[in-house]
Amino acid sequence: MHPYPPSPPVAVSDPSAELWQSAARVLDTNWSGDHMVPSRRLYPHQWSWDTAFIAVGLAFVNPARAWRDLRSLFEAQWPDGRVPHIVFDPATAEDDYFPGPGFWNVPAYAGRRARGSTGIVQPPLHALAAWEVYRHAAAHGAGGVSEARTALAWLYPRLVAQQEYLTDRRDAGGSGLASIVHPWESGLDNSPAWDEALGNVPADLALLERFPRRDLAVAHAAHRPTDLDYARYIGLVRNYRDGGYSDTDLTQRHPFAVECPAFNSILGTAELALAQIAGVLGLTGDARRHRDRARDITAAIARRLWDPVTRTFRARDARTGRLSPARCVSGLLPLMLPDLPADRVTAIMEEARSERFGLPAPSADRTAATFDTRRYWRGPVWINVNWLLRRGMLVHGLRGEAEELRRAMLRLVHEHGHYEYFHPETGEGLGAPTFSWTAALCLDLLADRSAPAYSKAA
Ligand code: 2M8
Repeated sequence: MHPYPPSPPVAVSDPSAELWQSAARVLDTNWSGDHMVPSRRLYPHQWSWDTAFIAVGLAFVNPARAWRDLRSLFEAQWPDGRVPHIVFDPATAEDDYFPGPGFWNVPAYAGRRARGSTGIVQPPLHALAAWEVYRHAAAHGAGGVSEARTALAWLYPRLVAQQEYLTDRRDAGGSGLASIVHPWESGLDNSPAWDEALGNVPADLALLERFPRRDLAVAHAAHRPTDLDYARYIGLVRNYRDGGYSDTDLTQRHPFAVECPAFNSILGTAELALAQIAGVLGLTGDARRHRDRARDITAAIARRLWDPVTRTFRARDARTGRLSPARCVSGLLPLMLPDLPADRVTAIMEEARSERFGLPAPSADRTAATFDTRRYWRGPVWINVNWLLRRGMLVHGLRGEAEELRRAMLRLVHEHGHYEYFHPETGEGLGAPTFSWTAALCLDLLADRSAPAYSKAA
């Protein structure tokens, strides 16, 4: 018998039970044998940070799948430590997603076939996810604990290698922060945070004639990036690929290298989760080192990505040294870091509550000229970033605000469905309708575990 039957926790009311069951169904539908797809039509492969959010929810209904999904992703880890942003499913046709395996043309590595993944990364949320899945098993005390411990022991050195890749090879600005080499690496792909840096990337529209967009066949053009942005995305992939996916001299060889506050806050949070994992594995020296690294990353974020004039966190272009003029939800996520100075915590909460955002937070500033209620990452509300924001509130003891946000997120999904994202004014569901991370995080929000193990209070 399965140690954790897929049923809601006893305390939930009827509408919650309904939501619980529908979320569990989405995760069943999107399971592909050894990995989860974000959604069947739009995203038919395995995505990196999706896997982490999904594991957090699977912990409640099928922890064995949570571990299997994480394992499938890390089996595709490159020898240099990078964890690819997509692991391609060989059973899916090349034409079902663009850019597909042929375009990325990744060589064979470590016994894996060629063209098995992309060559870029996504935010390293997996240590946090692994820790959450383990924590859930440990709280249940059932037979799942020893499997969870074995899974943690397998993942730990791989998670460490992932961090080392990002902190060493990706420190393009020499600041102690990781740079992303493509907007897709942020996970907040089309965010206005990249507009200024992308302005320096050549846009060759002819590329789209040679390589037609697949996303427009399955999604509304008004919800997706423009052709101009897409041409830049494809050009960036080509440039990084043609340089052998090397990170040497990035700021000279590659037209896009940006330090994102959300990506780096997740990087810092991962060190804290690794400290917890190292503790369980009896590696006390390692645990101390991870905590030190988290503090260093927090200090670098506070130093490099803070704009003292507007009192907000912004993305910094590592090539030009300029802070992005756009205020985006990514600037709220340093709240996840427990060592963030108190005045920055206050400033983030003021920004989050202001007319520019409001909770649940839209992906970008409501008052900006670039704000777009439907175009993805340029306005709509996403459950995953709000879930991260809520963690930040809990880390800083803001329980009332966290509870309000939890309820608002659940209301949104209950009323509109497990959509990929939501209209920031009407709540209308947008993008893919049965989206894995929305469903998975709903399970976590319904179960309401409101105390991250490394909060200040712990
Ligand atoms: C979106 O990104 C992919 C490219 O990676 C796309 O637009 O085709 C983003 O929302 C990203 O954060 C997410 O991981 C991915 C799959 O859900 O979709």
